[in-house]
Amino acid sequence: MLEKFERYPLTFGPTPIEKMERLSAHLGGDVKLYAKREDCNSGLAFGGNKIRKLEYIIPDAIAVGADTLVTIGGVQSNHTRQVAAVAAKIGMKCRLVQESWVPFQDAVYDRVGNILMSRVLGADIELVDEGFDIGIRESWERAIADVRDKGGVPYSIPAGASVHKFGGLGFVGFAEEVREQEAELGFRFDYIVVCTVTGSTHAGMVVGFAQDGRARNVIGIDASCTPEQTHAQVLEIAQKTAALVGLGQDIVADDVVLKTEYAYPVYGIPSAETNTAIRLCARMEGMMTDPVYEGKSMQGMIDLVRQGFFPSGSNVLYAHLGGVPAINAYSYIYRNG
Ligand code: 5PA
Repeated sequence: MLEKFERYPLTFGPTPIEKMERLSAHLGGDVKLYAKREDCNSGLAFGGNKIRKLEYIIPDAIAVGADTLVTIGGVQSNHTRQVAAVAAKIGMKCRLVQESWVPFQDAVYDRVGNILMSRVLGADIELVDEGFDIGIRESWERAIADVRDKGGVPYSIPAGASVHKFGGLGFVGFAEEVREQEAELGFRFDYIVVCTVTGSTHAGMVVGFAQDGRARNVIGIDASCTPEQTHAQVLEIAQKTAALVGLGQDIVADDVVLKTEYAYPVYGIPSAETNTAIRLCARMEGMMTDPVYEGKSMQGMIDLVRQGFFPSGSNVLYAHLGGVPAINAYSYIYRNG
């Protein structure tokens, strides 16, 4: 579905799929868990899910003659770190607006992890004291105008590269890649588990898997804690992406499956159950997840297995979208492991 779109390669290639043997057995062995490692997808500052999206956005930035990528996220945003790395790689400047999306106090919250790397990568960072919102932000619009006023040519990338006209394409590609890997593996995944916040990862998957009738087998685990807004945004991106790629079928609200019970207490703060899931996955598989995103989708997947949501014998694919650098900003929680 993506042949007509230009792609700027930023990833290593198809991401590996590995079996989570010990975690599957620990949970009873009836459901077979696998992980597709988007967290290992690129050498660009630890990679992650935004790199796949940016492969379809960067050609447009180059085509319009931009010299500065401008984007937005929370203080520990993974997205802004990945945009900073991509800007460096392609020789552009990077302007980041980082807002106080997470009500978390840690002495070095704004010094370590993602934001540390974004600074080292040379991004121009503005810290803004505004709360969480996945929509279009005034602070971001001001930054774009400021770059322009100073003689630069800004290219604007919204939060999570989501409500961008090409934001959903990368994860349409993910679904196509999974289909090729399934042909080699000799079986099909019954479910795909994905963490959802700004929405284009989930939306791209919905479109990509709709092609073989699996849109509703993509199980989004909300980590935004504003699930109505997130569901609406996933649906809108999926519908626009479906039209863009010429899917040839309608995407409706029920195609966007979003589990809302794991995002508590709020965006960016892990619950005790999230931390238990992070530790279990780490100790069973040696696979790290983070307290903001993947820890919550890991918690959701483990709970759904325990609840019997996945029929016995199901093959479940956990999309590991990256994000581990942020754990450094939560050091006190994990001081004893
Ligand atoms: C993020 C997002 P979407 O925003 O595409 O729904 O992806 C959710 C997600 N996992 C899942 C990880 C590791 C993520 O980083 N991160 C945002 C960020 O600013 O980093 C966009 C919110």
